[in-house]
Amino acid sequence: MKRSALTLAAALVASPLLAACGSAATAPAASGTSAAAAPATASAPSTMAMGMDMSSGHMAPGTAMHGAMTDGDTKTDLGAAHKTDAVFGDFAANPAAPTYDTAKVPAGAKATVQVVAAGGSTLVRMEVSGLLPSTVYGSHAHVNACGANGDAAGGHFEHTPDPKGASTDPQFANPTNEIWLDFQTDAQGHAVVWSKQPWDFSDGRAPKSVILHAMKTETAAGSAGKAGSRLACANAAF
Ligand SMILES: [Cu+2]
Repeated sequence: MKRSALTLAAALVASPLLAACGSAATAPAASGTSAAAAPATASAPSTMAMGMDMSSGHMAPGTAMHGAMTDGDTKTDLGAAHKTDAVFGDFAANPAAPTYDTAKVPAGAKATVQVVAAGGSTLVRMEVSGLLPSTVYGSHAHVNACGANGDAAGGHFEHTPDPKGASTDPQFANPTNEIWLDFQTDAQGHAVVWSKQPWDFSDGRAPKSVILHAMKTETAAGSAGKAGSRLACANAAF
């Protein structure tokens, strides 16, 4: 699982198409990945034209952005991906990343969301910091942008939408049809989580935000996808 996700990341990051999505200052030539690993015909992610934060401040200067990933790179930045750096705060002053529960998602807590979607696969990486130590949070990609309260973000993004809407049916509300990013923080309130899907956003639909929830996501029929209250939201470029 982990290995295949990294292989995907290496292949996608090595793609010339996605390299074009990254900083113009970064030369895509020096890739350690063999040419065979790059998808021959990657389709353009539908979200390519969306506004996105291309800041690479998360990476140390000089860090290779297109090199092959190894097992030692599980916590490394995805490089030339759609990248959003969110700093949580009060909605009025910070509408792109509001916290609704400052006890569990303190103002100043951060989330960086990176998305590589192409060629029929999607890899999402989220890194969080400034949260409560050793605590489990639920998290998913949601269909709408963040708003004044947690409900504004709407339901979970589903590749195949449940025709009944607001799904708690495990056939639709599952981590393959949705993007689940549950995590447990370490003693410093930091975590890195990955999610991989066997589809991309080439049908023109994509999530607009990531919600942090109070509980691990449920999977049973009738409650699948529920994860407790909505603690915070971050608009993210998918
Ligand atoms: Cu959610």
